[in-house]
Amino acid sequence: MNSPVVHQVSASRGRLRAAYTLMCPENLVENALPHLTGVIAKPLATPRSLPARFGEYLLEFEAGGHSTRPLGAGFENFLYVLDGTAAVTAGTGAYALEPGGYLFLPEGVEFGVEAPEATRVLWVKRRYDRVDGVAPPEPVAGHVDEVTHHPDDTIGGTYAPLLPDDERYDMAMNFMRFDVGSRFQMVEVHHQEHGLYMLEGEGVYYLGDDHLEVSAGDFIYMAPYCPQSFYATGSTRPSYLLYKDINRDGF
Ligand code: UGY
Ligand code: MN
Repeated sequence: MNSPVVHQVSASRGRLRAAYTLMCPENLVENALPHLTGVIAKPLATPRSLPARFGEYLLEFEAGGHSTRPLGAGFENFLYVLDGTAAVTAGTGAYALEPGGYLFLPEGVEFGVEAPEATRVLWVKRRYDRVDGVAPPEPVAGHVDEVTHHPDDTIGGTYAPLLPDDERYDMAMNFMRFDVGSRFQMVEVHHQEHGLYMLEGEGVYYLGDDHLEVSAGDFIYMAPYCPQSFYATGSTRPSYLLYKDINRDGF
């Protein structure tokens, strides 16, 4: 006898819990954003998700997709190319970003973007947390292969800050890569929040009371104080891109 075909549309790894969300590729809904044409936007985190104070979006450009006027006014903005090519203009600069290429623009520097081929970009934006006596941050352009990857035994791999870690910057974007079979040596609980985009491989994320299987393409929002720890599974080295608010007192 043939087995019945089961279509369990409600079977999904996506979760909303008190201190985190997990969104998987099959959960993501197509949106349009103003002043972007030929671009599907998939919001991953916004101030509508738990207490998030930042926005993170997966932008899927068709060939020729582009902005129709400058974007990012009133925010600091970070772009990271997952695949394809993004031609970005900002202030007096022009940047051709390849996969792994990124650009940070401080508040006050708007940008235009165009993709000559099918391209996927992560866009992070937040309001700059200005502090009296602290100079504003500078633009930063780079590539993940050209920054220093620091070994870190507490996470079982390497972390690479893509932005300078000094008090002008109120956000970090860290590229983290894990050894096969490694795990965090502690469960972190901290006052900062995270936006985590899995770039490669797979693992198990411990979040609060849950252990969740995660893999490339998944996104996790972690609220402040969410207990967190990662175990690398699978046969390749997992990596993720991690947003974190830094260098501020939390008020
Ligand atoms: O920097 C961090 O907070 C980082 N170790 N957290 C994480 O990967 N969940
Ligand atoms: Mn953390």
